[in-house]
Amino acid sequence: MKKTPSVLIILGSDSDLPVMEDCLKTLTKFDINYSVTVCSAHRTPDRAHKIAKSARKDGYECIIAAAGMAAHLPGVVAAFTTLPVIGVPIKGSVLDGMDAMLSMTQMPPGIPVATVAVNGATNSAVLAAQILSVKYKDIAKKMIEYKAELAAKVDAKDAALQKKLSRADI
Ligand code: RP5
Repeated sequence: MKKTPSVLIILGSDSDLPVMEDCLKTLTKFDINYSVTVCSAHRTPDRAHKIAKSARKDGYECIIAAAGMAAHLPGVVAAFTTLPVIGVPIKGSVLDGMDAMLSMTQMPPGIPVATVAVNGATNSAVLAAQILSVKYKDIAKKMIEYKAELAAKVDAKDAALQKKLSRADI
């Protein structure tokens, strides 16, 4: 049994890891435990089935699945679990990730995949944190702080811009 809160991250290939590193960093920022595994819906379909089927009883509360090209991984995982599944389309083919994105978003009624932007690794972790924040008050508190940090960064950029404009001859 994993220590909760816990997220299962499934990568369609180890080649997806460089993009997904921002997901791992962001989950760590929110003090969320995670496991990462490489498992392909096409190359290892039996294991994809097994992992998805046992994820809830293994103690996971949310799944993030990243894949590129004909990206069926999040959809297949969603078919075998009642946990929320977040899909990350990875840019990797001649179609620049549009193929993976459409594959993840166009799920049939009843089997949703919450799809983030192409290479949207950070947002996959933020969305997982927001889902878990319904249950875990400490994550909800960190989410408020995170949004305040984002706002402070924009305010600082605006202040710097205003200063620059006031000096510029334009
Ligand atoms: C997908 O095919 C993977 O998620 C990866 O994005 C892409 C290419 O995989 P590799 O050939 O690099 O293993 O299933």
